Amino acid sequence: MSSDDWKPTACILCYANCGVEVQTEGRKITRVRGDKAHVRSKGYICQKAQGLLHYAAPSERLTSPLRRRTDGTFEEISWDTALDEIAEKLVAVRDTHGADALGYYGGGGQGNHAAGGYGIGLMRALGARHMFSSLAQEKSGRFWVNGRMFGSQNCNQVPMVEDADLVVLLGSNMWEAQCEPGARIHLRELGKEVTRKLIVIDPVATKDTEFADLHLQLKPGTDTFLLGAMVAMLVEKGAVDEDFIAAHTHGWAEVKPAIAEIPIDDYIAKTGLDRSQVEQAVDMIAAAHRMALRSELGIEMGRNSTLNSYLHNLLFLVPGHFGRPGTQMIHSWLMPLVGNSKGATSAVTGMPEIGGIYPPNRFPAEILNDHPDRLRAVVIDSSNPANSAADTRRVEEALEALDLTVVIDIALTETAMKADYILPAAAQTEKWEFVLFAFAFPKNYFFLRAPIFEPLEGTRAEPEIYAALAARLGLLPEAATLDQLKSKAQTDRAAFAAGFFAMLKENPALGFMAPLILHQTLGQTLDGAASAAVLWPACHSLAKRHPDAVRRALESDSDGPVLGEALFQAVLDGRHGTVFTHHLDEDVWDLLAHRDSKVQLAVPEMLDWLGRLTDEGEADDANFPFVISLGQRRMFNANQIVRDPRWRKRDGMGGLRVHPDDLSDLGVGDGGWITVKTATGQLTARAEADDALRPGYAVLPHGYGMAFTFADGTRMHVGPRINMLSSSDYCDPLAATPYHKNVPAALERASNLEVARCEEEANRLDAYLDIGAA
Ligand SMILES: Nc1nc2c(c(=O)[nH]1)N[C@H]1C(S)=C(S)[C@@H](COP(=O)(O)OP(=O)(O)OC[C@H]3O[C@@H](n4cnc5c(=O)[nH]c(N)nc54)[C@H](O)[C@@H]3O)O[C@H]1N2
Ligand SMILES: Nc1nc2c(c(=O)[nH]1)N[C@H]1C(S)=C(S)[C@@H](COP(=O)(O)OP(=O)(O)OC[C@H]3O[C@@H](n4cnc5c(=O)[nH]c(N)nc54)[C@H](O)[C@@H]3O)O[C@H]1N2
Ligand code: SF4
Ligand SMILES: [Mo]
Repeated sequence: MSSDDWKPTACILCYANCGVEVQTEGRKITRVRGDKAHVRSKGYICQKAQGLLHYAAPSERLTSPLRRRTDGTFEEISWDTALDEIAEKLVAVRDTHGADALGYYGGGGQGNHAAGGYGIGLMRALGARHMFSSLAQEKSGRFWVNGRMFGSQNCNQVPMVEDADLVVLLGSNMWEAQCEPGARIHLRELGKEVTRKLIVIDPVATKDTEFADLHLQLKPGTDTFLLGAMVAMLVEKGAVDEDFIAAHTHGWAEVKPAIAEIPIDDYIAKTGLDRSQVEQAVDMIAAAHRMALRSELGIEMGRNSTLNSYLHNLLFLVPGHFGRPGTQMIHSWLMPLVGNSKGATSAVTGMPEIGGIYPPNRFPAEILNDHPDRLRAVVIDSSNPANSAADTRRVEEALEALDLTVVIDIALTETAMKADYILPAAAQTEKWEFVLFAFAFPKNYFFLRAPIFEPLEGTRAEPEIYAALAARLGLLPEAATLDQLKSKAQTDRAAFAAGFFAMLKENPALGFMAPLILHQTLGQTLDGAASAAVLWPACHSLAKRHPDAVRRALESDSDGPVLGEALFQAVLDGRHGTVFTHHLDEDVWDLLAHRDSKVQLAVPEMLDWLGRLTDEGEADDANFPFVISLGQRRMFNANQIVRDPRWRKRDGMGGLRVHPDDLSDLGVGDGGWITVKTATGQLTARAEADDALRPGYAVLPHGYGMAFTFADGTRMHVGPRINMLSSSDYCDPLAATPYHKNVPAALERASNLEVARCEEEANRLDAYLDIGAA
C-alpha cells in the first residue's frame, strides 16, 4: 500500500483529539500513525490511538432503528416508522405535560460534537430547557466560578505548560489522561530541564511524579484544605503580587481578611502532609516567574469541587500568574462548548443551570419524582449514562420510568437497553465531525474531519436524524423557502446571508432552528460536509469579535464578512486542522468577559463556604474505612467509546489497585478478588498491589463495565461497572458534580461464590482474547 493511502482523521479516545492518519481495508482501519501535518498535534499520539482499530467494531453496530416491545425485547422498524412515532410521542408528551417534560442528554463525546448544536436546537425549539451533559459531571463548578471571576461561564483557562518555569499538576493524571497533544513530551521536558520545575499534587504517585521536583501526596479529598493553606501561606510570606492585584482585579479587600482567617496548621493537618512540604511548594510558587496550573478531575470530582475551583483560581491569581505567556490565559472559541447561564433553574429539583447544562447527578431526581413538571421524555445522544452517571441502578430505574426514551448511538449500550427507541448513528469515521475542545493560546485550533468510510448501511449521521425529526414536527420552514435559500447559498453567499437573517428577523420563533435550517440549505452545498453548516455563523461572529486574531491566523488582510467567509472556507478546507485565531498576549484582557477587563476576586458564596469549612468533619464512618477513587484514567481505558475488549493489551478486567499493606491485611494476594462495598452498592474486582497509593486508598478504573456481545450472542459486562458504587447525592452542593474520587468504602475478600463467578468471567474473556489474537 502506498503512503498515498493514508487518510487524515482524529483520534477520538481522549479530548486531545490528536490528528492521525489511517490506512483502511474495506470498512476497517488497519494502521494508525500520528499526522505530522496536523496543525496542533504535529504527529504526536499515544498508545491508545491504536484503539481506533477496534472502535465501532462490526459485531457491536446497530444497523436498524429498534423499538421496544412490551416484553422488553426489541424489534427492527423502518426509519420512517421510528421517526414518525418519536415525533408524535414528543409532541404528545409536551402537549399533555408541558415543555419541561422534555429533555436532552449528551450531544457529543470525546470526538463528536457535530450533532450537539442541531440536537439541542431541535429540543429547544420544542420548548425543552433541560439539557444534560457529562461535562456537568466534572467542570460545572469550574464554569460557575469562572463566570463570577472572569464574567462568563465560558471564559475557560489555558495553563501554558510549555512556556512555564513552574508547572503545578493538581489532581491531573497527565501521562495517562493526556488532555492535550504532546502531554508526555511536555512532562519529559519538565523532568529534563533543570530551570523548569514540576509540582504534582495527587494522592497517587502517578507516572507524572517521576518527572516532578516535588510530590505532595495528600490524603484524598483534602485539596480544599491544602489549597486554602497554600493561598494563606502565600499571603503570609508576602508573595502577593500587589501590582497585578491593583491593576487587574477587584475585591482583594474582601478576600484578604477571609484568607487571613485560615488556620494554616489545622488545614495542613487534615491533608496528612508536613508543613515543610507545603512550605516548599509555596516557596516554589513564590519564586516562579511563570506558573501554569493544570487541574482536572482530582479536584473537580473531589470533595468541595466548586470551592476547589475557586481556591485553584486564587492560587494563581494572588501571586499574579495570569495574563502573561507561560501562566494562565483565557482562550477564544470558534464555537463555545458551553454557554453562560443566567439564573435558570429546574422547577423540579431547584438545580441551577450552569454553562447551559444540567448535571447527570440530578437526572434521576428530575424523573423519579411526582412533581407535575418532571422529565418524561428524553433524547440521549452519544452518551451512556447507564454506565457513566452516578448510581447505575437509579439511572436505569429513571430511564425505565420515562414515558419516552430515545437513544441515538452506534452500539447497543447499557443505556440503549433501557430505551423505547434506538436510532443507529453513523460512526465517527463515517461522517464529517469536529469537536469544540480547542483550548490553546496564543494560537487556537479547529479540526473539521472528513469521513474515511461511507456510513454503514442503515445508519445516519445525527444532524440528518434531527433534520428528519424537525420536518415531521413542522419546525422547519416550507420546502420552497429552503430551496430558495439553498440556491442562493450555491451561487452567492452574501445573498444567502441576507436572506437567512431576514427570515430569522421576520420569524424569531425560528431562532432555535437556525442550525438545522443552515444544515438543510447552506449545508447541502458543502460537498457532503452538511454538518459543518453550524460553523458558518460561528466563523462570522468570531471574525467580528476578534478580527485581528483571525487575520493573523489566516495571514489575511480582509475584513468584515469577507474575513468571516475566508475563515469558514479555511475550516472547510483544513484537512489537517486550521488555526482560527492567533492572539497577542494582551488580548487576554479582551477575552475576559467583565466589561472593565478585570478579574473579580471576591465571590461571596465561596468566601462564605470557606468560612464554614473548618467545621467540616472527616468522612470517618467505621463501616467504610477505605476511600476509593471511582474512575482512574489508565493505559487502556477511554470512557465508553471502544466496546470490543480486544483493544486492551493488558488490564482486561480493569484491576482494583490497592496498597500492598492493605492487601495483606485483607488476606488477599496480588491478583485475588476483592468485594468493594459502598453506601450505594457493591462489586467484585481483581486486586492489583500498587505501592503508588497511600495506604487506605484504593482505585478502580474508569471506562470499563460495557457489556460485550460474544459470537454466541451472550453478553457480559467486561470489568467493573464502577457507578454501581457511586451515589448521585454524594456531590457538590452548588454544581452537583460527583465526589467520585473520594468515596467511603469497605473492602473485603470476595466470597467463594463470587470468586467462582468472577473467575469464570475472566476465563471467558481470556478465551475470547485468544481467539481474537488468532
Ligand atoms: N487513558 C484515558 N485518558 C482519558 C480518558 C480515559 O477514559 N482514559 N478520559 C478523558 C476524560 S473524559 C477526562 S475528563 C480526562 C480526565 O483526566 P484526569 O482528571 O487527569 O484523570 P483521572 O485519572 O480521572 O484523575 C486525575 C488525577 O486525580 C488524582 N486524584 C484522585 N483523588 C484525588 C484527590 O483527592 N486530590 C487530588 N489532588 N488528586 C486526586 C488521581 O490519582 C489522578 O491522578 O481524561 C481524558 N483522557
Ligand atoms: N465513576 C465515574 N464516572 C464517570 C467518570 C469517572 O471518572 N468516574 N468520568 C466522567 C466523565 S469525565 C465523562 S466525560 C463521562 C463520559 O461518559 P459518557 O457521557 O457516557 O460519554 P462516553 O463514555 O464518551 O460515551 C460515548 C457514547 O457515545 C457512543 N458513540 C460513539 N461514537 C458515536 C457516534 O458517532 N454517534 C453517537 N450517537 N454515539 C456514538 C458510544 O457508543 C458511547 O455509548 O463519564 C463520566 N463518568
Ligand atoms: S493523546 Fe488522546 S487523542 Fe492523542 S492519541 Fe492519545 S488518546 Fe488519542
Ligand atoms: Mo470527561
